[in-house]
Amino acid sequence: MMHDTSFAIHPGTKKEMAGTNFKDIGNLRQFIQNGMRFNFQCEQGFVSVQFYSEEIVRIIWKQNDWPDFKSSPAVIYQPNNMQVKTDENDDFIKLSTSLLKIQIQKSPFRISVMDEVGDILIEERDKGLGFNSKGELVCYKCIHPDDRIYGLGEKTGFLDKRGESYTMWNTDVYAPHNPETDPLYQTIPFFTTLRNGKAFGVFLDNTGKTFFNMRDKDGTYEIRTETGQFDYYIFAGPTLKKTLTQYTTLTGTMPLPPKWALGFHQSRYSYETEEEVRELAHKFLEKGIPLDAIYLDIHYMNGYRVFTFDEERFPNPRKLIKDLRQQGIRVVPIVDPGVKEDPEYSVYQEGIRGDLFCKYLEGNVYFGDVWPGNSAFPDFTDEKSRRWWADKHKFYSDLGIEGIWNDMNEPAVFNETKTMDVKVIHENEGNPKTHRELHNLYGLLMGKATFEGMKEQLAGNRTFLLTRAGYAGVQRYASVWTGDNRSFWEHLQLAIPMCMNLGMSGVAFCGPDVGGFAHDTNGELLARWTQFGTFTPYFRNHSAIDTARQEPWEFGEEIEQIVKSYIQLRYVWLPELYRWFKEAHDTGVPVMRPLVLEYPEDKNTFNLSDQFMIGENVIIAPIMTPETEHRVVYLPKGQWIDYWTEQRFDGEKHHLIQADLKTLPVFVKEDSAIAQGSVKQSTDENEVNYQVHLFKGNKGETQYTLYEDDGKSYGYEQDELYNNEISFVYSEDTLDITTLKTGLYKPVWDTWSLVVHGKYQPTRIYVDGKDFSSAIELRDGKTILAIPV
Ligand code: MIG
Repeated sequence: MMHDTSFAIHPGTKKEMAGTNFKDIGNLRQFIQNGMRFNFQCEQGFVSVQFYSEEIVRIIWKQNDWPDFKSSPAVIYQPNNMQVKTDENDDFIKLSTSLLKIQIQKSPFRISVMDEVGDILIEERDKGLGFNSKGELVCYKCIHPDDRIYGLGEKTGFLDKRGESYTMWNTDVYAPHNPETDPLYQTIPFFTTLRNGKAFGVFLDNTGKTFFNMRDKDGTYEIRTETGQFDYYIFAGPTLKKTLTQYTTLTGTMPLPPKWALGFHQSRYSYETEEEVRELAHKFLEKGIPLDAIYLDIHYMNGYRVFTFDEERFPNPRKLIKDLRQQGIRVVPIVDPGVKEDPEYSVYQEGIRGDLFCKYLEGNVYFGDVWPGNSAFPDFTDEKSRRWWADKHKFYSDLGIEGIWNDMNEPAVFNETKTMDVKVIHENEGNPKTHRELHNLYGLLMGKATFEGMKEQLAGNRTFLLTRAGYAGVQRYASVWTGDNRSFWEHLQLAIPMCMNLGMSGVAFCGPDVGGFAHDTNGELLARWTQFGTFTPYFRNHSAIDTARQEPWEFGEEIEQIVKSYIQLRYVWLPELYRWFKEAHDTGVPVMRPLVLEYPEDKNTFNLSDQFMIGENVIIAPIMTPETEHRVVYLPKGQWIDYWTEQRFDGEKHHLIQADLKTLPVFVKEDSAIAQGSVKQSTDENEVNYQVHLFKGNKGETQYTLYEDDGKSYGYEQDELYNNEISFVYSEDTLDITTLKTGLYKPVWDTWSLVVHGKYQPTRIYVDGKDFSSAIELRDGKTILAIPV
């Protein structure tokens, strides 16, 4: 009622202050060690501690009973057996592994956590664990004056999440996203603190509504849970990268996507007919604009019934998919969770007969209004429903479809609360809980069912899943796009820190709708946004019904050429991006990185929200305001080379960089190397010119890891990969290259080309001791050499 007017701030509507009526957990009464579990009974509740590894510890606090050690499906890692040293005196109990020390103060009960050298990571002073009059579990921890906070999933605002408060509750927000729009579609209750160059992480595994108030209040921040126990993990760090590796050890890393998922994707709500889709594909081919996938939004279905095609609009989907496939283009259909209530629709019948939908305690099925009208929702918390949903995807895979797009899986429902009735019961593998307790799991588990089903059906070929909603661990199944943004310059700006923090939350494969979803885009915005999209891990142009069309050619010749050249550039950079995808798969460290990840000692990077890195040595600084042909770029320690002009810049300085509409500022660090490929119509085309560009500086040496695999199977898990640790050592006129190759895969190319930059023209080049000097070529003043794989 009248929330959009000043009435919203009527003096009579003042809310109760959060955190009032706080009751402390009190003093320790009893300490009981039970194998690897350390249990503490306090005056007002129970706490258990268990080490998962030398560098990961789990702490659970529950008010009325001993904690339950069953984890949410986010966690896939089992505790190791290890030596935990215990020490007790009158005031303290100490538990320690080689890398973490927990110190429990008995009266009142307070927990401190220290790293291997005794530096304090987590500290509770005046207040620690407790609860409030709403029955929420509350936890206060000290925040230091220069602590920086990264992660927390998909949030608006700047890179450093300190100083704001956040709610975790997956929500479909169509209203324009702004700095106080919270929550959005994803819940990832994990953050890393950076303190004096050292980092550590905290993950709160709670699938209900939780609150992170990262404002400094009397030297503390506050976390609250509405339901369930207060179950959290601490990761020892001590670097940002190690913290990410520890977090993704617990929750998993991204499998390598099929290469086609890294190409350019075109979408629209909606391409409504087979004809329209064919014309679209034709136009991309005719214009020579690369394309790997076209998306089918909700209009492809018969009355929005999932697992159907509308026979009038799409009379022959099998042929359409096959024909497009021959042109190197995949079709990705949208799949929403709502199943239309229709007694003549087999999917609905199966769901009812098989007892697969979410129900109330009383036994009646929950119905909500979504696109198909009144709909039932599969209970993805139950293995039986997931199995069914997974198998249903044969409908798509049999038609030749290899990728799926999950939307509305918060779940979104068209009602006041925007979601399912929180009283609905989820089966939860025999441990029934309400939707209120499990809400944030819905998208993750829909993703799990979809990914695992498709993976099985594609028999060894990699599948691709795009999801809007998710929870911690979502990276194991899906790529994440950031939902319904708008064609605003501000939303281009907002996407950078949002995607960087998704990366800092374990989600390496993410990106926004390029061009903006709602609102009308314009040519200039599309050009600038496409430049940015070229370097986001996920790259899709998508827009809403009734908005200006935004396919690459919609804004005249000049814009088309710019957009085309950047989509082409994506394919040139694909080998380099792919190498960092592999790294993200191995370590959890994201592809798209905030500069602070590489330069955690440099305060200029701590909240740098308008530029980012690809891997370790490349900086991208998009232009994000209209009619702007310059911007300030911060270059950290080292010497930097303009990718386009090869002009050199000093690090640890801000530079004013010129960038006309055709130019996206890109910088490569001296003494590093990057891989480049050739322009292709789609990733279906084999690489014909795999290059490694060496940017020589004064260091005298460079290391580069060249990574390649077949891009489509899971063979890389069985060492079917090509990994080449290349080292370049250069002196005045001699370049010495040594390679260290591992893996069983042989790339489709027999040689890769070394391209030497930096006005360096060695006369002798040795590869693993063999003299290649006679094969050196000079092109445009650059030394080029073909080197066998
Ligand atoms: O609220 O399927 O975020 O990408 O095009 C509309 C139609 C539902 C929301 C998604 C958007 C998609 C749209 N969907």
